[in-house]
Amino acid sequence: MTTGARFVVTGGAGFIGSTLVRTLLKRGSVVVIDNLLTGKEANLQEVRGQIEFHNVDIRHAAALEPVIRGADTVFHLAAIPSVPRSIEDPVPSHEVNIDGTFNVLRAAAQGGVRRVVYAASSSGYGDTEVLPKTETMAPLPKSPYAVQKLLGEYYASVFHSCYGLEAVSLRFFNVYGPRQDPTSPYSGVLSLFMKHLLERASPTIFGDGEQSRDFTYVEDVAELCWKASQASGVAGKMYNAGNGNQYTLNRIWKLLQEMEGVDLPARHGPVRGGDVRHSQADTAAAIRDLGHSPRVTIEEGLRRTLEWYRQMEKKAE
Ligand code: UD2
Repeated sequence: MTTGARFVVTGGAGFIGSTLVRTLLKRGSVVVIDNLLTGKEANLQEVRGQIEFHNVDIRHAAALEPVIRGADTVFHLAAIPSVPRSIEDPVPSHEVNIDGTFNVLRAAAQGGVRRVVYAASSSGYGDTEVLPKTETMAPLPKSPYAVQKLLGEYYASVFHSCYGLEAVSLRFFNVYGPRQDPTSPYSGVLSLFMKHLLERASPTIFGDGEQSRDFTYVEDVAELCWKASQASGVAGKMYNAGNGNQYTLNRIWKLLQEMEGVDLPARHGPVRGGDVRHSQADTAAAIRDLGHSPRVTIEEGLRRTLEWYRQMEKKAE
């Protein structure tokens, strides 16, 4: 990396993006692109004076190009996330996640950007017979969101082979941590669990709760994004960005209740459409090629995250 490098983070006001912004500020100057649809300026509060912020929608190619031109690395995290949201309202997620990703890659290729790190999704694997899930497995997307994120990977790889853009994809596995928004019906399950726990309310678990996820702490993911921007020999490739663990929802909810010393049995609802049953990353390739080293255990991550939500509640009082 050259000193004074310029990094662009699309979706930089979002939950993961705003954590990445803080990681990057130690290493160069940071430009954020976000249309504040799901991102929030509050996520960037204490670093707002250190960054350049552009309220731009990635569907708007002409507005993207001048911001992206000449950047060292573009971290492309802007997306409309959520499996159920992509089923219930597929047009915006299709346009942002596919057309928007194309626009970002094209602007990067044309604008002389050295590398793009693309936030792909573990949903691309779908239900595999074998766990953990390795990068060589055939994708089996079960939802529009999974298809959209997969297509972004294919585009990233093709932008490398056809236009020479150093694009690398990271399949994020259920990321959690501070600043994850718990207020939408499409919020990540752990943010909803935290909210319910602090309100002493029972959460709803869709299905029997024995589905499992590789919950990955947000700072570990941000660090891996950085490493992916620096590693050699990785252009055009895709890597798992997970912890390598597997926890059922029932187990996590039990852990959280124990941490707070409460007894709040979860309610159960029907299984969600497009839901993957089990998810766990094989981290070997990311460790070997990117130097991935996830540090935060689930107990530690839950503790830190819960503390953050508690502080937020206190501030709101
Ligand atoms: C998918 C991807 C994840 C990321 C994310 C972005 C998989 C395995 N993971 O996450 O990598 O791309 O999409 O949105 O595809 N649930 C409840 N109660 C609730 C909310 C959720 O039981 O109130 C369940 C839900 O049915 C699922 C699990 O919790 O089994 C996780 O759901 P989620 O929405 O947090 O994330 P998921 O797995 O769809």
